[in-house]
Amino acid sequence: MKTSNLQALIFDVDGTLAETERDGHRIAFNTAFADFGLTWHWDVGLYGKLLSITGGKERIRHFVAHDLPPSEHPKSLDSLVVALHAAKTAHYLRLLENGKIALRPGIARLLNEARAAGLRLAIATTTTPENVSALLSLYLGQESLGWFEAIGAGDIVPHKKPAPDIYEWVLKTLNLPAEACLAFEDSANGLRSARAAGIPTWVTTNAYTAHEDFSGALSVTHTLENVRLDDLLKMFSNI
Ligand code: XBP
Ligand code: MG
Repeated sequence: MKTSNLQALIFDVDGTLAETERDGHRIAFNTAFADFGLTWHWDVGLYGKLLSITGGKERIRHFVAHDLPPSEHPKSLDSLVVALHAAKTAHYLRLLENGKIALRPGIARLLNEARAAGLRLAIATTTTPENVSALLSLYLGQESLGWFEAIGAGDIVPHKKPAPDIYEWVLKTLNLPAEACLAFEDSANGLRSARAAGIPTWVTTNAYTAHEDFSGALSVTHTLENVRLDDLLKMFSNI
C-alpha cells in the first residue's frame, strides 16, 4: 500500500462543520425581512430550492428576480440587499450564541485527530467570515481560530461556489498542490467547487443535500461521526 501524502484537510462550513441552514441562516433571513417590514418568508421547502444559489446576498437577489413579480421588486435593491444582509448576519450570530446551531457529530474529534497527526487545516466557505469565527470559537475555543492556516470565506474571492475560486485561494495560501489536500463538503455546489480546483473531496450529506448528484466524490457518507482519520488516510493513499 502507498503511504498517504495527505498534508491538509480543507473544510466547508455550512452543512459540513455544522447544520446551519434550516434553523440558522433561514431563520436569520426571515427575521431580517421582518425587520425591514417585508412580507417575504422563506419556508423550509423554498429555502431548500434557494440553497442552489450560494451566498446570502446572491440568494436574496435571486429570490427577488425569480420569485417576486416585477411589481413587487424593491426600489434601490443594491442598498437594500446590503442592509438586509447585515441584519441577517447579526441575527445569525445571535442564534449561534443562543446555542441554536451546533457542530456536526465527529467534527471536533476529526479536527483533533488531524492536529495530532500533524495535518494542516483550512476552511473554504461561502459564508461571511464572522459566522465562521463565531462558530469555531464558540465550540472549539478562541484558540481554534489559529488551528486553521487559511480561512477562505465570503467575498474574499469574486466568484462563490460552485466556482473554484475559494479553494484556489486556500491552496495558494497553504502553498500546497490540490493533490496533497482533502476537502470536506456537504453539497453538489461545494463538491463542484473543490473538484474544479482539483481537490479530492469527501462528501458528508444532510437533509437538504442528500438527493444531490455527488459524482466525482472520493466518498459519500451521511455523517463523519464514525469516520476516523485512519480511514481517510487509507482511502487517500489508494487514489
Ligand atoms: C453556504 C452558503 C451561505 C449561507 C449564508 O454555502 O451558501 O451563503 O447559506 O451565508 P457553502 P451568508 O456551504 O457551499 O459554502 O449569508 O453569510 O452569505
Ligand atoms: Mg456547504
